[in-house]
Amino acid sequence: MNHIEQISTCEQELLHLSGHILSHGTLIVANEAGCITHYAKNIADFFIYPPTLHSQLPDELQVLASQLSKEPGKRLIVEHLQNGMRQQVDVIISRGENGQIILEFLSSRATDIRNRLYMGLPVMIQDEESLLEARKILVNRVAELTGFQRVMYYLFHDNGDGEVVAEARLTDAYGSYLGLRFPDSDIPHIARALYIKNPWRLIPDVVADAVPIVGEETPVDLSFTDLRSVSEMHRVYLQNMGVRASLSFPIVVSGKLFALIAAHHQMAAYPTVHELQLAQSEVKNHTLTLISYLSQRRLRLIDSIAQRFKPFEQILQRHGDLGTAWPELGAWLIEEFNADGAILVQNNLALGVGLCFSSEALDYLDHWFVTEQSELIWSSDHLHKQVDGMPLSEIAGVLAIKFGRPQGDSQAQTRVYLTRAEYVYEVEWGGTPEKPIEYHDGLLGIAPRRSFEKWVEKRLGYSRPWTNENRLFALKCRETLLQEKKR
Ligand code: BLA
Repeated sequence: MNHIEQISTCEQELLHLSGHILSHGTLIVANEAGCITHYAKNIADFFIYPPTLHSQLPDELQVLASQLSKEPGKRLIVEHLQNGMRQQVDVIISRGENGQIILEFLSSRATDIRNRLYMGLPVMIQDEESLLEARKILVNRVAELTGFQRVMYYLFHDNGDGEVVAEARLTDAYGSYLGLRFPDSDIPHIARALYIKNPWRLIPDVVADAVPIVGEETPVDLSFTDLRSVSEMHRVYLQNMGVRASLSFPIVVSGKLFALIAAHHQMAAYPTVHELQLAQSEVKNHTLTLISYLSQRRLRLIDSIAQRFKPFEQILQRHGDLGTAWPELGAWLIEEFNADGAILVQNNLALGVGLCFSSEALDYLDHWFVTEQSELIWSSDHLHKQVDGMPLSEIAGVLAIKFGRPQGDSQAQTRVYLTRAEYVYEVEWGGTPEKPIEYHDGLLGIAPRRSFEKWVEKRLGYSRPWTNENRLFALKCRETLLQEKKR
């Protein structure tokens, strides 16, 4: 088994079909007609007269379920239900993918966590400084509302790694993860997809045993449930981190998981649905303000690019054609992109300014970019790792633009390459990002790491990373040159 295959085993676990639930609640599943198809084995801990398989939902629950929308994933929350129950419960009723009615009963038991009704004013985000402030205020509010001891704003990078960009710690019980980075593989993509669909993920006690679901053969899809059991891998991960209870809220922007608010507690913790909703509404308010700030920021950026772009057209017009303009245009692009070199490939000829590849390396990269890379604008800050077989050179990063359609005559196409030399810098990780490979049940496999102590990586073979602004600027270059050609 190679390293990549081992990592992908984390990705293959079907978390939503675990067949088990967390033990702080119980679950009943009924079909659209209200006939019970499954329940969790601990049902008698919650119901005085537990419902049986293939019977109808009790009247009271049937009435509640009838108010549920038919759309999968829709949920309804009823607090403090007592009738027929051994203890007071909060009920979450959700619609499964195939019309199923899923009822979860969570004890509304008192906790050691302070129950403060606290609703902050929305925090405006106008610039990068207020964005930082808004993140800090958000993690502090979530800590206040849930009582969790360490609450982090875990921001995802484009490559799926994440970084703690704000942190609230109610006590000194935990050390700080502020500024530390964690690898993509710590949160499998199948789990990320579930976080996008749900308002929160609560694991109140990582050491508690899971409870099996019994009933009809078809497994219950637990995608939209609070009580979905936790993967063994993640239980070990959290315990290695010294975490007994964990709680996360997603920040979703344009359908993508942008960040997670991740909270840790050293004891088992059972926030009520009400507390979770309060904290979630803080996260939602922040998300709305964030989305509007991000779209304003993008508009401002596009505007400033349009302003800064004027010399490009002037240089091009002055020289008449791209080839003649290249010495001046290339130098100008190097400035604008904060690059070290600019290469134009046109009709099989290469013209370079500044830091350039050897002709062998350029041929290799150019052939790869035209034939193997479907993106029209592509960038890498770690060329030798990302382009297989790329000859070694002092260039570590490249931003590449192609102008023709991939299926067009490749020789006639124009390409532009901006280069960046190696730039050695340090990245601080929460433990070494390489996962240990261990034996478990006689099988060799990937395991969560044991230490999350700060681990400093000295990055060799990387350039300064290309920014979103660089990519937008490249897009503008591409559009302008295509229009020039049409004239
Ligand atoms: C889930 N991993 C998660 C979650 C987080 C992290 C936040 C979401 C669930 C939760 O809130 O507990 C990771 N937690 C972090 C990180 C920080 C943090 C990076 O606090 C940093 C501050 N994990 C591994 C390996 C595997 C793995 C090797 O290290 C896979 C084999 C799996 N992580 C894993 C799984 C889940 C997960 C399966 C889903 C848990 C679930 O929702 O059931």
